[in-house]
Amino acid sequence: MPSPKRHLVTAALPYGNGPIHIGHLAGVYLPADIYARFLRLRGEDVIYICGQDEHGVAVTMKAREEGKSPREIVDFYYEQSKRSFADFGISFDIYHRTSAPLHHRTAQEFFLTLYAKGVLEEKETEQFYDPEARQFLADRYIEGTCPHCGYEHAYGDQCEKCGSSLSPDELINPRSRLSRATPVKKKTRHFYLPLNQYEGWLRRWILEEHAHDWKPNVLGQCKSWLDAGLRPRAITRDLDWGVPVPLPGYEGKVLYVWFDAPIGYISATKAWAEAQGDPERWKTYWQDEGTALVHFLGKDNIVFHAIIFPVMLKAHGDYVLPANVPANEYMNLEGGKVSTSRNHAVWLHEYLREFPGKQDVLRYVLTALMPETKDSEFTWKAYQQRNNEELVSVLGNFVNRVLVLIHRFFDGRLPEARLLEIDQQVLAVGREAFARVEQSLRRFRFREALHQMMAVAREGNKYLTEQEPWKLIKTDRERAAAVLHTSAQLTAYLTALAAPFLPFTAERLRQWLHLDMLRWDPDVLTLTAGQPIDKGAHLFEKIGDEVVTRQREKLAQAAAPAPQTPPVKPIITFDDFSKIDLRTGIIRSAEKMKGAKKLLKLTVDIGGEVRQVVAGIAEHYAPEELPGRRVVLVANLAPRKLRGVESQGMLLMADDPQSGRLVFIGPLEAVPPGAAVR
Ligand code: B3M
Ligand code: ZN
Repeated sequence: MPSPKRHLVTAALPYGNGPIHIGHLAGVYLPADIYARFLRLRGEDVIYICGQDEHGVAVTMKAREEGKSPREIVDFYYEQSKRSFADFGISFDIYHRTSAPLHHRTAQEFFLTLYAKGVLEEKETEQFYDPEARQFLADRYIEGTCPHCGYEHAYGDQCEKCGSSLSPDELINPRSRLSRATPVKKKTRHFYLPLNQYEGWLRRWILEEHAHDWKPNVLGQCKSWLDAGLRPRAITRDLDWGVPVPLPGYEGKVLYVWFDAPIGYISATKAWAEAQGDPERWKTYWQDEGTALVHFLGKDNIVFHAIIFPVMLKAHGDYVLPANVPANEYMNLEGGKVSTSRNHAVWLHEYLREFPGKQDVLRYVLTALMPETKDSEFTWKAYQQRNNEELVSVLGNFVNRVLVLIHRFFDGRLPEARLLEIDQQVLAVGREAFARVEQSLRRFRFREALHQMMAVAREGNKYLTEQEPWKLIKTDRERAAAVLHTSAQLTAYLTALAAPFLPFTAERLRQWLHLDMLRWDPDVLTLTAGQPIDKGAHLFEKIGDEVVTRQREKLAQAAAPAPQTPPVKPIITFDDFSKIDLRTGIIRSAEKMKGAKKLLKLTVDIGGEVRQVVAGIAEHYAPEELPGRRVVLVANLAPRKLRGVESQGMLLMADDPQSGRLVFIGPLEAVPPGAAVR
């Protein structure tokens, strides 16, 4: 294949419904970043595009859970994620968002082109509808009993208990999560993308033309989709959050999130071109055959990027197709799947708070453990080991020895040197690494590339240990000079080789070595005798066992079962409720009761009278902290005797599901005792 004129690198647009965690980074943003940084160092034309995916049920669901609007949710996570990416050196040329008007326009134009070309099919089908909330229900909005395991809160697309994927038709006793009503089937019209018509083309394009340059995990998934047969796929939805379908008669319908999101790559490129002051420039990247379009993503996104989006691009006709779709598998965490809902994750913004300045350590470890061919696992022990045994002992140690010795023996100036064969050999290792690492990176083998880069540092350490310039300096100053000159030159090579992986570290090294710029070319990195070399500092520091312990404990705590709140009781009428006479009151006195560990005897002032109340709160409150507390009393409950003492009412209390504590429910503002509560 001729080498491309330019590269358009994309990373899957994260949903704007949560923070970014290490699984995201290892799977998508880090490999894409390493790739883009490498191409830039090579001096190739590359832009790295990303943005936030702000539509779809993922976002509306989160908004419902938090009692916020979808807009508030995506705005919050947009700022947070953008910040996290920047903090970790993820070098997007733009981080756009799909709620931007530019994106809406772009997606609508794309849709209208397919519509005008007669590509889309229009069909009427029956969909689940909530008659009370008066809206169609996405699968996620339907809840019911799982036919496989009997779990009562399975969703219309998946049972979170047993993991089976479901369709809403399979649920027993389906209910709407919006209103609890039983959903009914209702007719609705939608547009479909006829994937089936592209099957033959997809087979040739993916399974033949790309049989040798796409990753086996990607080819494997594509093949099983194609073998199972493709069906037309609905690309519109009955929802009010999303890109409106731009046709009369389609009010209240939006484009399916997986239709608009990949178009987000195009609109983000447009926004980038506008920011460059060259608004038409996006076209070169998307419409000129000299572009290599490369999509980085996680395995659950493969079908959308390797099958559906290419069909959209092909059907549209004006766009290049992806040259590669290097998808990763998943990275697990300490023996479990990374889970946002169970908070089993390492969040980037939290990591940075706990390990300030250690972004490169995380980048390094995540690259070393990248789930390239199969699922992998991140553990804090591995984090510690990779840091201590590789970054500290190999890379950091080599660099530090070189810089410190040049300072000690040559006043911080690179000594003049006559190189021997052995010096030339070690330099050759550094020079050859450029081609070797490059080959791995071009094949998306990031772990291998990282290893090859580190092999250069290992070689440097071995060389120093064998040559012992700290001894030579006493017997043969000229040889000591040659060895340190060679080592400094090797450090300069390492700086560029490490730059895609460890950008913060590379930048420090570049400054210490007084290199004007970094390029993926050993000739450009040649140091000159007499030039200053800074003394530097330790690049990395050891991580102790207590850090590992603390992080593990933190995960264990987060994974503690979420508090179970009891199910809501059967419906009562207003009349039922109004039979209960609730009154504000003030506790006047409280005392322990003999022989009853759990009970306290209280007197409660409810305005006109003072009631004696026996309450089962002795394990939660000490008597002396109660007098003066404002409470709510059930005033017309039939009196009953507890341990021989009459109780003339009951206090409202909440059961804290987290701690198991009983907590008083009382008026938040001062109200005189005896006021009716309704
Ligand atoms: N937001 C899915 C995901 O985060 C989706 C990717 C869109 S890429 C066009 O898994
Ligand atoms: Zn189940």
